[in-house]
Amino acid sequence: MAYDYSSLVNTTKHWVEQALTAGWINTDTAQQLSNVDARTPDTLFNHNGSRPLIVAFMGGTGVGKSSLLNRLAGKAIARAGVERPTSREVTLYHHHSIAIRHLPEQLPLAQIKIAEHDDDSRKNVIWIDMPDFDSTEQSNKHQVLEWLPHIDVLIYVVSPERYRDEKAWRLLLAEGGRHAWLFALNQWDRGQTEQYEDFKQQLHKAGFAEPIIFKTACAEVLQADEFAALESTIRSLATEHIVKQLEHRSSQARKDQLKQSLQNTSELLGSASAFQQLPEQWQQQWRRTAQILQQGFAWPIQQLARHYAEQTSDLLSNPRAAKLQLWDDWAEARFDDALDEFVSNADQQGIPLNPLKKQLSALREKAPKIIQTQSELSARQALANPGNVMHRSFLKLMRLCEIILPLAAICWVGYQVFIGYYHSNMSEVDYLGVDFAIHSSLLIAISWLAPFFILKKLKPSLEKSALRGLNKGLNNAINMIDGEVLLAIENVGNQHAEQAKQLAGIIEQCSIADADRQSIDSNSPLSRMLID
Ligand SMILES: Nc1nc2c(ncn2[C@@H]2O[C@H](COP(=O)(O)OP(=O)(O)OP(=O)(O)O)[C@@H](O)[C@H]2O)c(=O)[nH]1
Ligand SMILES: [Mg+2]
Repeated sequence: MAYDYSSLVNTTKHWVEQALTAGWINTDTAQQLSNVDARTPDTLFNHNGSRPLIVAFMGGTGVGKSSLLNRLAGKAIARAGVERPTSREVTLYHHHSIAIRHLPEQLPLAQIKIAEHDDDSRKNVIWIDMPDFDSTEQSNKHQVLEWLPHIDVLIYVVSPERYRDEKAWRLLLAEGGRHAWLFALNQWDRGQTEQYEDFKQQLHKAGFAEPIIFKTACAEVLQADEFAALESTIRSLATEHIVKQLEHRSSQARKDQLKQSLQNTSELLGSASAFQQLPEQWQQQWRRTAQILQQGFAWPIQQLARHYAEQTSDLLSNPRAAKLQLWDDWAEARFDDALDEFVSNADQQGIPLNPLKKQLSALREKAPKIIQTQSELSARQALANPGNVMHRSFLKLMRLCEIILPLAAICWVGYQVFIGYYHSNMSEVDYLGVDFAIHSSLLIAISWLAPFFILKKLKPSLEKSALRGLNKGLNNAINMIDGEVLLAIENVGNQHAEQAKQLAGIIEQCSIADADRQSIDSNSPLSRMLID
C-alpha cells in the first residue's frame, strides 16, 4: 500500500519531535526535517474528484510575466510596468466557478489579487502570475516559495537579456522534479536566434533533452509569436488524467526527497555496529581506571581502616560515626575522565552523544554513593566478624579450652587428693606431700594460662579486618559501577535500535510507489516538460 505524502510528513514530524526530545537528533536536523513541505497542488482546493491544472509564470523581474498574464486575460489584471520589481503580489486568474475556498494559512492573503473570467473553454486552468524570484524585495521571494508547492506547471519566463539569471536557475534545478516546466523567451521582438539557442543549450544542461520554449512578444505593437501555442499547450495539459499524473509524479518526487533527508538523518543516528562495540570499549577504559582508583585509594583506605578500628564501638552502634569519606575530588576527577574519554571515543564513531550523556550523567552522581555504601558495608561486616573462618574457629576452640582445661586439671587434682587421702588412711603412708601441692597448682595454672595467652595473642586486629573489609567493598563497588555503566550502554543501544527501526519504517513507506501511478508516454509533450 502506498502512503499518502502528507501522512508521511506527519509521521516524520512526530518522529522528529520525540527524537529531538530524546536527544537523538540536533535542532538543525530537526528543523530541516520539520521544514519538509506537506503542501501539494491538491491542498489548494476543497474539491471532490477532478481539479483544474495550476499554471504559474515565474522568473526574474521585468521579463514580462505580468504582461503575459494580461495578454491572456485581454485586460490589465496584473500590475505590469517599468518600475522594478513591478509585481509585489500574486495574481490568480481563473473561471468564476472554481472555488478556492481553502487557501492554506501560510499564503499571504493580503498579497493575492484574484481576477475571474467566464470563458468556459478556459475553465480547467488556473493561471497565476507570481512576483519576481530574484527580487531585492524579500517578501516577493517568500511569496514565490510559499506558492511553489501548489503549482503543477511552471512557465519559466526569461527575456533575451535575462535568461542566465542565477537565482531563478538554481530554483529550477532544485524544484525540477516536482513540476512540469514550460519556457517562454519573452520580449522576442528584441531577441535573436543565438540567444534562443544559447537558452536552449542551458536547458539541456539542466536536464531537459527537448525543452518546450515559446518565443513570445508582448510589446505594445503585437507581432506574430508563439503565445497562442503556449496557451493551447497548457489547455491540452488540463485533463483529469494529466493532472493526476502530475500529482503522482510530484508526490513521488517529494517522497523521494523526504526519503533522502531521512536517510541522511539515519546516518546521523550512528551505526548498530558502533553501538555493539561500546561495552568492550568501556570495559577496557574501566579496567585502566579501576586500577588507578585502587592504587589511589590504598592510602585513604588505610587511614579509614585505622579510623574504623579506633571507633569500632561507635561505628557499629551509630552509623553516623564514620565521617571519613573514601570518594574525594581526586576520585571524582578520575571517574569523570574515564566517562569523558569513553564519550569522546563514542563521538569519534559517529554516535549521537546526548542520549549517552544523559544516561551517564545519572551515574556520575551514583558512583560516589556506590563506593561509599559498599566500602562501609564491607567494613562493618568485617568488624562484626573479625578474622577469617579458620582463625575464628581456632579462637572458639581456645575459649573452650580456657574453661575445659583448668576444669579438667582441677578434677584430676581433686581425684588425686581423694585417692591420696584414702591410701594414706589404709596404709599409713604419708599423705600427699608439698611437691604434689606445688605441681598440682602449677598444672591448674598452666591449663588455664595457656589458652588465655593464646587467645590474647591471636585476637584479630580490628584495623586489619577493617582494611580487608574496605578493600573487599571497594572491589564490589568497582564491579557494581562497571555493571551500572554497561546497563546504561545497553539502554542507549536499545533506544538507538528503536529509533533506527522507526526511521527505517518511514523510509520504507516513502519507497512504496503509488500502485495506480501511470507511466508518462516518452513521446508525449508532457515528457518533454519533465526532469528527474
Ligand atoms: N519590448 C517588449 N517589452 C515587454 C514585453 N513584455 C513585457 N514588456 C515590458 O517589460 C516591462 C516589464 O513587464 P512586466 O510584465 O511588468 O514584467 P514582470 O516580469 O511582471 O516584472 P516583475 O513584476 O517586476 O517581476 C513592462 O514595461 C512591459 O511593458 C515584450 O515582449 N517586449
Ligand atoms: Mg509582474
